[in-house]
Amino acid sequence: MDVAFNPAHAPIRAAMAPGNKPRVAVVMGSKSDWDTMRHCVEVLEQFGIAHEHRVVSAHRTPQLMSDFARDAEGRGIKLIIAGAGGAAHLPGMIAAQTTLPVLGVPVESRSLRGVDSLLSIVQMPAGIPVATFAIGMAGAMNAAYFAVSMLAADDESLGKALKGFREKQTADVSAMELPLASGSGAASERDKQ
Ligand code: RP5
Repeated sequence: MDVAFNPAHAPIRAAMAPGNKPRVAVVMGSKSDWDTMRHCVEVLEQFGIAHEHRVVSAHRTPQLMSDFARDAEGRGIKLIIAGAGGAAHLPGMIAAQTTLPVLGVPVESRSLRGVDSLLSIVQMPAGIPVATFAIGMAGAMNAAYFAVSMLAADDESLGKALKGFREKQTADVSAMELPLASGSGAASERDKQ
């Protein structure tokens, strides 16, 4: 039997050179969010952004969430990416306790395919914003790309790296070739009807 995962004991994973303090914190409500949120962390790693990632749960570890939100700015964090699923209160409750930008990623839930997560994150009251991204992997990756854009405002080399990424992406898509349709040249079944 698996040993239960206890978020309170989850280590803070930090990817950084010694002395290089994390600029981005990636948090998620459960280990079960990692399959989605790892795509976010991978993009940050591709751009060499010092970051940390850990489990913080709004409902199961509320005190840890408060401590994390209140301490983040003092630790040098510039923005927070928070992923959660279902009744996804983590991004909003972190945003309520810090003025750092909070980027919310709705994780796809088992019962409602992430629509519950999306609505829980996006429908914030005026005055406490959470920048909300798409459900699932695309949202997790775009939150990281958005973080790169924000940090690039004060970081010329990061801006160059982001432009390079976009140029390569454009080139890759421009070079995409589709296979010939099977039975090419012959009338399709639909055409014959
Ligand atoms: C949320 O509940 C988490 O963000 C996760 O998406 C969801 C389910 O959590 P587990 O029951 O898989 O731990 O708090």
